[in-house]
Amino acid sequence: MSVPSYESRAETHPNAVASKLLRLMAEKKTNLCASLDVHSTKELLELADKLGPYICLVKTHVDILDDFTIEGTVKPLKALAEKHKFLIFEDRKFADIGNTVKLQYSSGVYKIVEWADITNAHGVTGAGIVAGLKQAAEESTKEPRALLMLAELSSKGSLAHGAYTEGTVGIARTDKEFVIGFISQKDMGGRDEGFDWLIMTPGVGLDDKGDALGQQYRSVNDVVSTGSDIIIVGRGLFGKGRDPTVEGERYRKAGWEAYLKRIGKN
Ligand code: S5P
Repeated sequence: MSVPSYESRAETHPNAVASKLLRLMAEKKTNLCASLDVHSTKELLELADKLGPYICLVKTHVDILDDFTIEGTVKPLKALAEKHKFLIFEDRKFADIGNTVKLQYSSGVYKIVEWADITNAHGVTGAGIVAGLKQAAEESTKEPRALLMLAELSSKGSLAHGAYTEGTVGIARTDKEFVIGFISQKDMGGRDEGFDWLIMTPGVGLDDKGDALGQQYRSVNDVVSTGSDIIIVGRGLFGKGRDPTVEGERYRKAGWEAYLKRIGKN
């Protein structure tokens, strides 16, 4: 079965964040998301600036930062997102009842809804999590926002498979506009029912097989051939003294070639 191009999906996607993302992926020829799990704002911004030309998305875990502030962290990160044309995905992994996640998304120190184009949630608590997060987005900002559901995980022994994964896909079906896709290891279908879910896949590494804490890495070709639209790479880009500029271009090229093969263009 042939897979549509990023450009054509950008034209028809019901969510403005997904359309913008697909469009800039096609323009910049990249499906690489940089996962920047670092301790300081300085490191975060330096990596985002170096990797900017090669990526479509920066994925953050802002609760790892020792010095997070809206002024000092978010403002300059947003400026880099403008400069290099990438979007921002806060990997918050919400996992509570609707009312609680609504508060967690919009309040506290991080105020994620105010600056992150995309965030994500586990399905464990049921469909109320989608409704709660969507309400927070509607009430807090005029900017478009998007949600990914965690359907599968990359780590060894993960419980997210089988009926759990199917149930999470069912939750995604409850909101075609706000839920743009999944964190998963493979395609989750839906196209024949009119869904155009974006599949974002972590646990990608070209040099390592995993880490000592259960992470498992697959190659770029492997994940794209099983349905990944966006590859999420962290330590493969900057860990172990790696040069992010060299690795950024290496993963961008590998991801783009795998995509062209998938859509039948090479
Ligand atoms: O299944 C998952 C889901 C996520 S979002 N496995 C993951 O590793 N992640 C995240 O992707 C994880 O929290 C981390 O931020 C990133 C992988 O980082 P790396 O350094 O192992 O590439």
